Amino acid sequence: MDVAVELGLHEHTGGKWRRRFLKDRCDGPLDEHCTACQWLPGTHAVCYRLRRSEFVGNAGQVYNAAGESAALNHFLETPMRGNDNMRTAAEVLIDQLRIHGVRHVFCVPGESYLAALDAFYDSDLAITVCRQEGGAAMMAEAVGKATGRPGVCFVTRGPGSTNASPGIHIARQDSTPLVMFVGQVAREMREREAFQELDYRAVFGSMTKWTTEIDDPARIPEIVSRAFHTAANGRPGPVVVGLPEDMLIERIAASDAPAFTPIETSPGPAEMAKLAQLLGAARAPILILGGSRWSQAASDGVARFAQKYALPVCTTFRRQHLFDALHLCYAGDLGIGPNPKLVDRIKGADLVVLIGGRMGEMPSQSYTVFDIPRPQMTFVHVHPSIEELGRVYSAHLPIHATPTAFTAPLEHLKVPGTVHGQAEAAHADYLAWTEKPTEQPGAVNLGAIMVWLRDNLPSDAMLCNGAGNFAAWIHRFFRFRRFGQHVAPTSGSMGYGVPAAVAMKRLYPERPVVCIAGDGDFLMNGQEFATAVQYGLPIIFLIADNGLYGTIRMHQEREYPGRVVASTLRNPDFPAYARAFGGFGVSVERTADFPAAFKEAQASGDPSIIRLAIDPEAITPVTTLAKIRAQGLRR
Ligand SMILES: Cc1ncc(C[n+]2csc(CCOP(=O)(O)OP(=O)(O)O)c2C)c(N)n1
Ligand SMILES: [Mg+2]
Repeated sequence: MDVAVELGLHEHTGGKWRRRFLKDRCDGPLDEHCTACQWLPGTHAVCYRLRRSEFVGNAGQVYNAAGESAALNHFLETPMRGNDNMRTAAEVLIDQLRIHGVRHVFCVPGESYLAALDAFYDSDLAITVCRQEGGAAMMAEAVGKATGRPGVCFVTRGPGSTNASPGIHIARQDSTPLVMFVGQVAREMREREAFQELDYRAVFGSMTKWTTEIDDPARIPEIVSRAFHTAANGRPGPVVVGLPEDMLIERIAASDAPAFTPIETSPGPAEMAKLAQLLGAARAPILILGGSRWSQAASDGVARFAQKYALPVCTTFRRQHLFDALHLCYAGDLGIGPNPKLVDRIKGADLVVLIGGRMGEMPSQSYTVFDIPRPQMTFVHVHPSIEELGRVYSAHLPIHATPTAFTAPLEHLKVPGTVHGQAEAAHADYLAWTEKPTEQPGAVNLGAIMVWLRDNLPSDAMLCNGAGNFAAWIHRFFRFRRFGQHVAPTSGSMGYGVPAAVAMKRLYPERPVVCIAGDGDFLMNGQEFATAVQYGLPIIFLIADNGLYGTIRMHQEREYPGRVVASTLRNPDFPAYARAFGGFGVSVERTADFPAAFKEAQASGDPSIIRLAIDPEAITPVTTLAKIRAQGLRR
């Protein structure tokens, strides 16, 4: 294995100590200070020998030749010290991020955290500067969703923080780890309503797992460590940390925190034995997968277990990536407009095992499928947060465990007797429901485009979207094959797809990233198309342009037929929009023209918009606006 050396060089220039990273080879003894570079003229250099094959994810860890994780801390704990052994608070803060494995930071700059921006200057973190804080926070949320480790954003005080709030809300509802750092007025000015001052604890208190402010720079390592643990452990969620601007520039001597690792909570043997007994006694069991804290290994573990006992497996709203759609046990998703046969199957089940999810409004079909608090069928609820167990549904068997830790002992779980799994029939129902696009009014059939994408995109492709009726075709016709393939808000927040796609392409440049957006959805964060251009990210954005806030129009026609208010859109020329930003743009007017347009977009190598001319009548995969209005009028 290639053994490389990283030199952390601390240089005194411009009146400041700066850190530079140099890459070189070194024959010095392993894991010890190198004698080759002690003092260089005008510099203070510290060289550490690292065994380095690759950085894994954003974990900031190195792996040695045996594949063991060797903590990078001996390097990372070498802070940017002057010869007075001091760092600015901002430098301590950025060092903590690196220690906790952060590789990407999303931000809109602000004068309230200039010192932190300056500390980025010397770090090797990848910075993505965004056009609006909502975009930055959603990008960080998408990173948290895809990696299971906190995504990080920096925003300015007051308006910067309120602009970021949709990303905080998504992280909350979607159980995603996120840490947002926000500038704050100087400590001595607080409570005077100084320029852009906000009380973050009051503003974000009900949306976050924890909101705090750092008053004492010496406590930065402690507070950042807690922020990462809080965001990622149990049921993950957002944490907001306020940074008074005068605090950031203090010089301090502080010891760094150790790297954080998410904590797995394992089920006990008694619970697993009870689970085996319940499965053995069931006539019609079904598994439902949802929530966060999953991994490919956990998904594979469920797949093997389900196959052994022919258990049908379904997923909750926008968690389809948790199970391979073509696995013999896959039964479909419990989202908006689910397969009625799946809903019937769940209602007819005598044992439901929910793993990881909360069973919110969407999967419970507006809380109609399961009795509250005690479901009518035997209910097993596996969740990483003790607070969620018993919160709405009182399970017959609650299991406090993360999905990843829960699935490990499934391998050896012996279920007594014959298990009456009906996976084959359930999977056949799923395939029949999703096989062929439904007939639609208009010349562009979104279902047919989803089928083309599922047949032509490689299995590592990622799909990102926000909210709107257009997403119904993704859920129904795209078949997700791999963990992490779908990045979309279970919270139903419009404007998510564009920033999520930017974040995914920053994180995984080698993977194809496709964003599917409605015309309304796209323009809620369409400014981040500029970010895609700025960083040269060849994402393909499909815009389902029906000239409507279609979802709302659908509800209007149902509830107030014919009374159309505030749901019609006059749109820009989307391909010209792409070109004006420096990307590629094309309009598709017929389904048959889509493959060529997609290939043209790919060949351009630029961020691309493919505008799809969708007939406003094609409001869902199964009905039209005219039919909904007619039904509304009959009522
Ligand atoms: C941030 C936000 N604002 C408003 C809504 C309410 N809402 C849900 S769907 C929708 C319309 C979506 O329009 P579009 O993206 O064009 O998709 P379509 O339904 O037309 O396919 C609206 C306004 C929302 N979910 N999120
Ligand atoms: Mg629309």
